[in-house]
Amino acid sequence: MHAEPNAPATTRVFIALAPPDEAKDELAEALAPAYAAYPRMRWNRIEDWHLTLAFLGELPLASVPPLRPALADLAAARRPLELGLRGGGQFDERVLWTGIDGDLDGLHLLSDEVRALIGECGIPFEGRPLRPHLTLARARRDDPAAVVESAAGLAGFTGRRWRARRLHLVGSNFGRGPGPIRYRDIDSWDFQG
Ligand code: 2AM
Repeated sequence: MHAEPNAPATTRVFIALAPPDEAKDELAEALAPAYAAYPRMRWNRIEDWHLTLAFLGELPLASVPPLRPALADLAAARRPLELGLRGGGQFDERVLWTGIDGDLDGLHLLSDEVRALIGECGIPFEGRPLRPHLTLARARRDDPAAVVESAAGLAGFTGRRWRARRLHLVGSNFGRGPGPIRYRDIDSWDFQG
């Protein structure tokens, strides 16, 4: 066996939860006016929607395998979290997101545990503090109103509660370059029960 000539020696990795389709469908419906009004925003693909617990950045490929049993054990020891999607907001007039509702204490605890485990696997981790959100789109620099108005349009949105049943280890160096960033599960594990 030999490596593919263009295979990257690093991969961009994060650990995340994902809402089920029913919760995503509701939010997509609430976003319909914004999709129609702001087609120039860079909208994330619905199948890529996720809630990041820890962003590890660009890692050597060899750093990934030790994470897998550690994350598997963590997922097996934790119960699914009950969460919801609610409202909208923006970072820096560029990033549009929907907020997270529900068991936020459990979410912070899970994120802390995931982050500790990354360190235990020997991966230096200097993440930003968790600000629970699910990113929906990025506005172009010349169009900050798009993100501010889209966020305002989500103010009254309260999605159903759902259970985050799986922990996902995601790679994101697919389709790098001018096109949209593509995410792909490297692996995922059911929480207990
Ligand atoms: P975002 O949802 O706020 O955009 C993949 O890029 C995931 O990792 C995204 O969910 C993104 O957060 C998060 N992410 C990207 N760059 C990051 C960084 N430098 N620090 C923390 N999280 C980051």
